[in-house]
Amino acid sequence: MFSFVHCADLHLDSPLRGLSNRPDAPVEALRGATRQALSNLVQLCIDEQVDFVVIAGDVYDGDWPDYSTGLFFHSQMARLGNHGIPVYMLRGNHDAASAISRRLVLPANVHEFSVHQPATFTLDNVRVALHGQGFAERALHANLVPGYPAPMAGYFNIGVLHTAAEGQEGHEPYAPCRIAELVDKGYDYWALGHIHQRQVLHTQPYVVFPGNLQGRHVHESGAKGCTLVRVRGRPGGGWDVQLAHRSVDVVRWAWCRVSLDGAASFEELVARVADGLAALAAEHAERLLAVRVQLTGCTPLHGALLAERDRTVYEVLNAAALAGAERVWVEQVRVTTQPPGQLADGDHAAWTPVWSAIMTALQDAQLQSNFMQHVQAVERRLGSRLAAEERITEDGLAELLQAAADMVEQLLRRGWPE
Ligand SMILES: [Mn+2]
Repeated sequence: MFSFVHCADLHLDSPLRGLSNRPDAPVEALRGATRQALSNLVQLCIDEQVDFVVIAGDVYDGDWPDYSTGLFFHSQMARLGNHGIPVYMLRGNHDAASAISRRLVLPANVHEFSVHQPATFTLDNVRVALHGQGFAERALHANLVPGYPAPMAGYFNIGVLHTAAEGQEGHEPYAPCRIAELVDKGYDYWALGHIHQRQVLHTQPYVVFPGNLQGRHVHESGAKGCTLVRVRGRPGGGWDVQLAHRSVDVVRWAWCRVSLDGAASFEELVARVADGLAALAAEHAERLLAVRVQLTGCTPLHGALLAERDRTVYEVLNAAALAGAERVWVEQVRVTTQPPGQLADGDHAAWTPVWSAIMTALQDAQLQSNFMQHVQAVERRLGSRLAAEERITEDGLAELLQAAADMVEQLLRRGWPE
């Protein structure tokens, strides 16, 4: 039995975006977040006594502003070395050999894959072989997989690769490859990097993007961290592989959507937003939350929310203070409410067929399944610009349809002539 941590996309000292123009921004926490996340990762590896660590590219965000970025990475790798934990890493597009002009000799426990050809490292004590090749140039459009060596018999084979895989909007399509060809390679685990959203592309063998260590803006929301992998050899051959996602992020990005349906006063707004933020804070315990608050729903406050932008923000900040301001920081307030209104007869005629269509869709599983295929095609194209919680699941679709039916019913009832 052995274990390892697979991580990628550390983007050390990358700035966290969309934060600068507010005096209440927790500047220090935000500035140090990518470093603290790496330090948390190293502590996790030490606590879990893992046998080794794999870093699948993009340790750095680009050329270092000065040596301190590289020295910090060096110090964290040395901490692992002091605990006898080796590290296997390669370069991605952001830290391609051509992109990083400064050099540091890393501690002896750190093994870097060549950027010129695929190479193999073995750990003979745990019978592990790691195969990989780094990026020489930032824009690598070739598929590296065909060059990777055949699996070593009697070893647990890990392929390490920085790749866009089959492509995702919002991520440069570098070192593309098909999931099927990764599977066909005959390795036991593919440790990928580059896509910042955690994804398990395949399970036997596992093909995994662990996601980045620390979200950097509101479109990288939710828990961020690494994948802890435990492997046990089966008697008679084969491996049992277990994955666990471990969060190491310091600042967590989140959306808080608050319905102001029917809310008639700013006091009511404060109460509802505070409830929403308190629920988020409870869900993401122990972390600083950077939250984008979105106000929705039909409310008589609609006009005031738009006309008095400063007051709207101030009232939301008041709600954040009630919810625990030292942990909840409001990054931005979005107003997408609607004014309450009466329906004219013509509107009523227009909305009735909409209501019938939704009711039909609610009953029709085939139609829902066809619809999901279209939604997923659009979501694939949007890629990482769409946050995890913005994606529609099959369960979510039924909920959405029900919510739409309720909304239209409400409209129809209000518009019905007395
Ligand atoms: Mn990358």
